[in-house]
Amino acid sequence: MSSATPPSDIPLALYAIGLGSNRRHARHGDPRRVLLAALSELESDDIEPIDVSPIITSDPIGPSRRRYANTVALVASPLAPPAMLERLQRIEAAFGRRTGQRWSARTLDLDILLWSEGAWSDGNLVVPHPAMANRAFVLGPLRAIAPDWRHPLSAKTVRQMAARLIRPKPVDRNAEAH
Ligand code: PH2
Ligand code: MG
Ligand code: MG
Repeated sequence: MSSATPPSDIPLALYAIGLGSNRRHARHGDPRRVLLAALSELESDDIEPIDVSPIITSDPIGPSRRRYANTVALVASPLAPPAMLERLQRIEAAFGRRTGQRWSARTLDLDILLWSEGAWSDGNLVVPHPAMANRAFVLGPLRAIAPDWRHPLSAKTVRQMAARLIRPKPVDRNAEAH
């Protein structure tokens, strides 16, 4: 009988990771290629890619003027959210992302969108991503791979959140007329 202990009994969780780029990388090339390179970088001993959405191009939200390439990946991992964040930040840094430049043009942005174990919040990280419900460049790709995933706080599915964003509720005429 083998005396080896099983590698781990840490339960695997699922994460939805948002990827964005609106700058070329000297070696990898245009933003689309940056995302493809980042996806292969993400795969590791403790991060298993499960699915990835088609890559879309999107108009920039915020001050940057360059268009983005965006995609969403589903990965399985035993890592807790802070360890996952650290991993993502290490990959961003390896792609030349400079810190402290919120919303400026970036070579690579990796965001934790959803975690199958629910919500997480500490001084450094909030999951689900607080802006995800307002971002078509997140919800469009996410709907392609996880339409039935429920936001743990609003209880809405990704499909519902996406529909709400794409078809906003009509203006309340009574409110308009006082
Ligand atoms: N990311 C931002 C700000 N604006 N716009 C698009 N289209 N795609 C992004 O990924 C994006 C953005 C901050 O992370
Ligand atoms: Mg980010
Ligand atoms: Mg972001």
